[in-house]
Amino acid sequence: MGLFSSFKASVWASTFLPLIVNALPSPHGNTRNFELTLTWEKGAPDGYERDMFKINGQFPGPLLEIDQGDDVVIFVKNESPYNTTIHYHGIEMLDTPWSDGVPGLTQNHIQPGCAFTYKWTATQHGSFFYHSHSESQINDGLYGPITIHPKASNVTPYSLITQDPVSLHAIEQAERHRVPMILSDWRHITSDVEWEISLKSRLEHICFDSILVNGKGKVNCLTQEQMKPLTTPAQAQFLSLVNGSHLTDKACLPPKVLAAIAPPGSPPANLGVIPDDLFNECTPTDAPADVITVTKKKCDAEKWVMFDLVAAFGLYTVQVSIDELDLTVIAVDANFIEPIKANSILMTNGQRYTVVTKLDKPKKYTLRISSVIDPQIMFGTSIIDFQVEGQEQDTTASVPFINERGTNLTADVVYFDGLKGVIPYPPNPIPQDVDATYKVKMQVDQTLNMWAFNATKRPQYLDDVSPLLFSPVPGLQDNHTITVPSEMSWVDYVMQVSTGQPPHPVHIHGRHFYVLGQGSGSFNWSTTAEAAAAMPEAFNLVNPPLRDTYPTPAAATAPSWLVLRRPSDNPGVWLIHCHIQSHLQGGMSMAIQDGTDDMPAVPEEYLGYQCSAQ
Ligand SMILES: *[C@@H]1O[C@H](CO)[C@@H](O)[C@H](O)[C@H]1NC(C)=O
Ligand SMILES: *[C@@H]1O[C@H](CO)[C@@H](O)[C@H](O)[C@H]1NC(C)=O
Ligand SMILES: *[C@@H]1O[C@H](CO)[C@@H](O)[C@H](O)[C@H]1NC(C)=O
Ligand SMILES: *[C@@H]1O[C@H](CO)[C@@H](O)[C@H](O)[C@H]1NC(C)=O
Ligand SMILES: *[C@@H]1O[C@H](CO)[C@@H](O)[C@H](O)[C@H]1NC(C)=O
Ligand SMILES: *[C@@H]1O[C@H](CO)[C@@H](O)[C@H](O)[C@H]1NC(C)=O
Ligand SMILES: [Cu+2]
Repeated sequence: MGLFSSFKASVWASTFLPLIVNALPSPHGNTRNFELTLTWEKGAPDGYERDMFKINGQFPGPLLEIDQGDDVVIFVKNESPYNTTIHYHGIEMLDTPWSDGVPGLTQNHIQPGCAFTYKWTATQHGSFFYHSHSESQINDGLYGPITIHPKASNVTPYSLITQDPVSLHAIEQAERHRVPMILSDWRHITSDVEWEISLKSRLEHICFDSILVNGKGKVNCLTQEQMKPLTTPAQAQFLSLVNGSHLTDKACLPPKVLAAIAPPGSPPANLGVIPDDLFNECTPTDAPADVITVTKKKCDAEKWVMFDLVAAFGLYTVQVSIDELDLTVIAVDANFIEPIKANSILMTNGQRYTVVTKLDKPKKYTLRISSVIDPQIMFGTSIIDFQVEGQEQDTTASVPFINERGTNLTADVVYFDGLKGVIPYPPNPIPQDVDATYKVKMQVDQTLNMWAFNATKRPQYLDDVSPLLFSPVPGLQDNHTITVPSEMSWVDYVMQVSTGQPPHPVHIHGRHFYVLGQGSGSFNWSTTAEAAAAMPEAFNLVNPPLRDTYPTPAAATAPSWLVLRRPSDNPGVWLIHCHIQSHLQGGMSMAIQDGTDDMPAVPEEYLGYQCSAQ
């Protein structure tokens, strides 16, 4: 205690009350029981009221705060009118594949009025989140943060930031009080309504209305004059395809333009079914921004804070920046790296970055999130309110590094893209040989809404069939399934993207993967070794980053590829999928059977789970 006892982040008191039901000390002191009650009710995160999910009456859901090594038990009560499941994004689920929360793969749906108990062990540490894995319920607010504090025995990268014992102690204290920041995009229509309009019109990228930080934000509207300097060359080129077109009132590419840039082979759009106000009406709101208060004492020698940035977006890729502050990235997707300093961080949906920063001047600093994708200009802000007891706050407005489009406003802004220079810490040599190479083709299957892996979409009805985990099929290789035989320990996944596609954030459940390389053009080699021999500059086979979510390169005018190397040592049935919600709902996913001979026996309570209370 002492020096840092006054450290406080008010976000815990409001948004993320750590919630421990039944906190009786167990003999081992290491079982954490949580209860999540899902409801469907009114809410107005950005000042506009709509129906949405809440968890224990709050949005986002409560923080699950856990210590590495804990056994975690999560009792989920579904009081909403929808079928659902809860997935723990980034959690490797060693020996508990039945708790991974994927309908039709690892469990049956939790039907309305029913409950389900997830049990897993916190083998990792860092920043994660839980979210619905049914349809596009993420877009209706069904998510919340998970923090796993590292065991003291972990080697941390803090000593690469500073050697000063006082600073090191301050960073360790900041870890105990790390502050989750859940970033999301938000619509005023429900995901059901959005999906129906999308199917009927054959257009995706229905406009969003706001960006939220910890479930709070507001609708920002731009005039045509304000949009002009923010319009990217790519957007200008797209607009020029349709005479007389300009960005809509919501700063979106208009439906006619979206139809004109649909990937090759898409059927004609049906624009008549799109309600006019979806793209063309922007009504600003004045809802309060999220405020994170950090209070220190004047005598505190070092004022460090640790933030967990969590990208719970349904679609957006964004730049995230805090005015005036140098952020030091210490973990990517919950894996420690050699620290890297940055002012603005690129994030795709599903990714997490843990950053530390040393606060100095008491002041209100603005956190900025700016969409960098073509379909819509969108930005959001929140406030880091840094107070030092007995010291006056600087009341001048903080100076931004980036604008509403994520573009640098000065020459010295340092960007972080999640790949360049990212080295796992401590060093962790990767195997140079793999047992198999699987090529997964990513493309559009017949219609724009039907994104696909390996030429065919995974049909939604599979969500309702008996989970594959309950009766795995040895050797099954089909359009929806990859089977990695039990004797294989490491395999490569080559994601091949055909021309005309945006980046797809690839997420794999269970074990994390190393991002070995990426490039443009067709990947016409049969193994990574062959490709790396031909173009060594495109690969890192020495110390590549370890992640659970990473995007394929954009393939606007040429095909692209991404190579991932993953251990196949955790038997189970895992999903590999694009984390853009409309792509996932459209079918852009496959199942991976990691070993079918040595699958752990599914416990009776899971195997026999049936509930249809209604
Ligand atoms: C756009 O308008 C110009 C004349 O202003 C015309 O020459 C051109 O064909 C039009 N293009 C399209 C795509 O309609
Ligand atoms: C943004 O950064 C680039 C590259 O460093 C630089 O050329 C450009 O001048 C910067 N923009 C501004 C407004 O300073
Ligand atoms: C797999 O996909 C290909 C290409 O779309 C299709 O021709 C084939 O019939 C599919 N196979 C099965 C078993 O569905
Ligand atoms: C929930 O799932 C069950 C079984 O898959 C299905 O029969 C039922 O119609 C679904 N209910 C809702 C509300 O979608
Ligand atoms: C893709 O599907 C075909 C069957 O159509 C199968 O032979 C092939 O192995 C699949 N690819 C992967 C990576 O599973
Ligand atoms: C593979 O593609 C590259 C260019 O992307 C080309 O130089 C090379 O010859 C091709 N190799 C084969 C075996 O087709
Ligand atoms: Cu995608």
